[in-house]
Amino acid sequence: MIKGFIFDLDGVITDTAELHYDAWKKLADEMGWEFDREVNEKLRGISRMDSIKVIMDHNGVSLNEDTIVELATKKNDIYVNSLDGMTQEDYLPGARELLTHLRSEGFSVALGSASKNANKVLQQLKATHYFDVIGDGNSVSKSKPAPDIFLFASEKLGLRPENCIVFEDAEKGIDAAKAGNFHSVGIGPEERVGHADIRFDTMKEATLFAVKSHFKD
Ligand code: B16
Ligand code: MG
Repeated sequence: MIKGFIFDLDGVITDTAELHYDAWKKLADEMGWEFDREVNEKLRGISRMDSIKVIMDHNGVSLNEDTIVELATKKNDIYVNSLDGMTQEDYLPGARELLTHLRSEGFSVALGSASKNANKVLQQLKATHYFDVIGDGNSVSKSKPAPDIFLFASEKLGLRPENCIVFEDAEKGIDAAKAGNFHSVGIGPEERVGHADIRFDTMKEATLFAVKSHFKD
């Protein structure tokens, strides 16, 4: 029986990918590194430190750990500043409606994001009240595809993984949900999240009715 819903943030509730892209691009330009949307796509759902390593690998660059942390912090400062412009208008279509519906139906709801800035994003969206539990990049040390963030969320909700549905837009996010024994809803194209239990192109199609009819007991 489904009792809880666990949502990824970027790509499910809102689209911060574009802001992440702009911040990485600014850093890459400063460093003389190549960075484009194809490389950016590989950063979907993975942690900040994993992201900078993907960009460095792409450029055949190796640096000591302190310098890598310094550069990742620089990118984060740019990204966090850009979040100031985010408002309640920045939900992905359908996301706020689903969260509202889940609240009125009495389901338990958690966030399971890789981002260490998730609280700030939720504040900008005025979305914090939709969540009983907030799991973010500070909650666990092993990031997706490890299931840890979703296990953290379900444990805090007091629910077993088999009673929860994870919403994810990233390939590694669906891998993480499966590794933790959660039901999964993929948001995005077949080639990215086709391995989820059920997939929708966008959050607009992922209504409570559509999701519930797939996972009915
Ligand atoms: P931060 P999600 C992820 O968010 C983003 O998709 C990914 O691109 C980013 O690197 C990661 O958060 C870490 O974000 O630098 O803010 O800690 O999809 O897990 O909500
Ligand atoms: Mg995501």
